Amino acid sequence: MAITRREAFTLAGAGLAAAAAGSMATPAAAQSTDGAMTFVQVNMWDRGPDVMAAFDMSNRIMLGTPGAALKDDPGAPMGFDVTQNVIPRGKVKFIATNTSTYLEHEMLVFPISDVTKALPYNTDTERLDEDAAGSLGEIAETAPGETGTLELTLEPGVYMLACNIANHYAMGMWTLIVVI
Ligand SMILES: [Cu+2]
Repeated sequence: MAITRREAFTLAGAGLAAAAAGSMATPAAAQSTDGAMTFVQVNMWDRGPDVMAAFDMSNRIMLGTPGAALKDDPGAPMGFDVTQNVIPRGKVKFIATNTSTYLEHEMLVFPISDVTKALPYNTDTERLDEDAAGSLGEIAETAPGETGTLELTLEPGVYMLACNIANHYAMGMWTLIVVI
């Protein structure tokens, strides 16, 4: 079930706090058995050209911008829904489907050390600096209706899924996941 951006922030904050305290609890049900792969289904969605055109780019919905956690998905022109925002450490396969009918989307994965801090961002190109932000991998531009996959091995921590096509990140096309 998809969670809201506010819920994702709460989860991520709790995950980072637990990691910092060295008290990260791993529910038995979430523990990865040897070599097991966790599958995360991702929907890359948008609300169509009218909502995108109406978006105020001076109110970018980015990590670290004031109120970003409160700008929940109903107010965003586009975003990610994932089947689970908390996953066990180890191998994970993201299966991302572009449910848009008119736009390409993509999915990058970034490590997040502080959910209150902005990632390196270029306001001229309206894109994240993927190298400076430490991209771990991506599902490149995916046409409407198409699906791409990405396999990573993730350590406990907080990660962001983000679309880095110009303007998309600023329009709220990202979510946080916690690896425990
Ligand atoms: Cu996008």
